[in-house]
Amino acid sequence: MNPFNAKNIQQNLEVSGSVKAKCPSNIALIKYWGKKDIQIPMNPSLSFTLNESYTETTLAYSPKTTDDYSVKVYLDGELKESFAPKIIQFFERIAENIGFLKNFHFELHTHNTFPHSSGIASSASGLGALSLCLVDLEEKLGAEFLEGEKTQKASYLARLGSGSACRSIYPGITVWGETDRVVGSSDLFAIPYPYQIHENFRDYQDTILLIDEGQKEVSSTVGHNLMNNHPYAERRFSSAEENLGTLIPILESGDLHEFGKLVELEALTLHAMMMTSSPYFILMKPNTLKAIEEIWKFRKETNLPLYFTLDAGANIHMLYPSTIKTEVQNLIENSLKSLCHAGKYIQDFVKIS
Ligand code: 2P0
Repeated sequence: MNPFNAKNIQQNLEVSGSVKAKCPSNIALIKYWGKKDIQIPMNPSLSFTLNESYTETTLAYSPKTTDDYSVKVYLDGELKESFAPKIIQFFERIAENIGFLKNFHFELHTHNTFPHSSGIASSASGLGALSLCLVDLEEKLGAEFLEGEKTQKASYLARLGSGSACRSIYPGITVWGETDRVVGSSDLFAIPYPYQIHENFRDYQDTILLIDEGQKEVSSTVGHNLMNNHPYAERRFSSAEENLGTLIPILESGDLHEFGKLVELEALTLHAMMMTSSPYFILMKPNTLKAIEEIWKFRKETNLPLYFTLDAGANIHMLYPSTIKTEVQNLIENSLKSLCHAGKYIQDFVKIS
């Protein structure tokens, strides 16, 4: 039996109540870009799960008898009618995995610690938090889980909502996508990174420069589709896997310059894919390039391991060890803040013990 299928529920479903969960966003170092049905990645990806940027969700449920999905979504207390269709689409996708979705009317109260349209994907943390709520509720209603199975199921469900969300379920470093290079890896859910991580990565910093606060220019659906029939797609899928293979000994040795070079290469490759697709897109803004030049200049002058990565957008994630926080803070104040929209940036980090 598929362990992710709907579990037997012993309890009477004529009950009301609520469950609550919290899930952070994540930043990919090895990027997921390109997928096939349903939500199967074309290459493995690896990410840092963040700490300060998260979604908190309370899922309230009350019994109903109609044969349909019923959900209302509130963001910071405000009803968001436009969010319900996406959640219902998610419910339809996970109908065989969670058996009680039509038995209840759901009210989802959600709050993000990061600003809306800050360029931090709320789909990863939002669908992660909702998936954690659903497995919690399944357990509360009488389903039984083996050790670790509940979290793995949450990651499986989150993937069906939004690919990158499956990585947010675990803290620290996570891997999603089946590859011989990572034992236990799967296309169906993410796993905690199983190998040794050097202490140089302890509390690794991610400062997100909010270069552009607007809506994403290219939705992830459109973006992933661009990899279908892309002339360089096959080479890209294998280079992502090769880069993951290169990263594993770097994470063990703690060579922060080798780490940074690989991470920048991955980010620029992702953008190169979008610049060479049909239609093509440039997702960086002039200030993205200016900030990159400042980061490279800083590195040349100080030889300190400050590197960047990018999501599918204009904002910059600056990655660096906590030991150089003061120097980076000076750089932000002197050269980078003025490149950010309204001078805004977000300070985050990945908890690696
Ligand atoms: C990633 N991104 O690995 C890559 C890098 C953006 C750039 O995954 O269609 O929102 O929901 O599965 O996860 C963004 O895509 O896409 C993404 P869907 P998702 O983080």
